[in-house]
Amino acid sequence: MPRASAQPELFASGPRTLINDAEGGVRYWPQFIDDDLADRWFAILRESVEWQAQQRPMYDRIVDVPRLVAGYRLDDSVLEDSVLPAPLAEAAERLRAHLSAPFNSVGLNYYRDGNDSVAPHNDKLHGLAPGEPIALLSLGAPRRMAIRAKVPPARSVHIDLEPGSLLVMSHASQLHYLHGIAKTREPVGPRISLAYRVRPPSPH
Ligand SMILES: O=C(O)CCC(=O)C(=O)O
Repeated sequence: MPRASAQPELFASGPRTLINDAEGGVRYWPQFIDDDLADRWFAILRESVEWQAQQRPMYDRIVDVPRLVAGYRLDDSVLEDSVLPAPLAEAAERLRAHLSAPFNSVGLNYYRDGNDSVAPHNDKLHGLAPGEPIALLSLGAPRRMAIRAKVPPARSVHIDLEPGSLLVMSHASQLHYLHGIAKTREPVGPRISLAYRVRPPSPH
């Protein structure tokens, strides 16, 4: 099973490797895009995306998803319709080049303040093309992500996701680790994350 590094490695210009595995593990680039561009993309997306408040069943109740969400396919028909906000297309191009992965979907999360969160989870493997990574680009205020091994001793790694940073998680890491962002009482500003994925071809 992949191992969480007790002391993440630091490279001058490369990523910090938080977790190792045969598919690249979990890696963090603090300044994938610069601050000005991160600010610009944040402002555009906050205004132009149709953010949705969702609900989901939890045990015997229906609960609010504690953040706003949106999602886009990145296939050619969507690009031709130009319904895709420009920052999402530009980020997709940069990420495809950087990671050599054919990203074809992006999910967006909007954390309005410290009450918004995402519970520890792994991405559903049936919704991911085998072997392809998940790329999380952060805009807006930093939030802390916890990545925890599923089996005892359930070691965890914490990473502050800075604006402009990129966190890349391997497909394999979703088998062995959970990731989440807890609510916080600290005064934090709004944050948007862009989660790029490679979805398998649909059966139709
Ligand atoms: O906001 C983030 O960086 C994490 C989002 C996430 O875990 C997800 O979209 O599944």
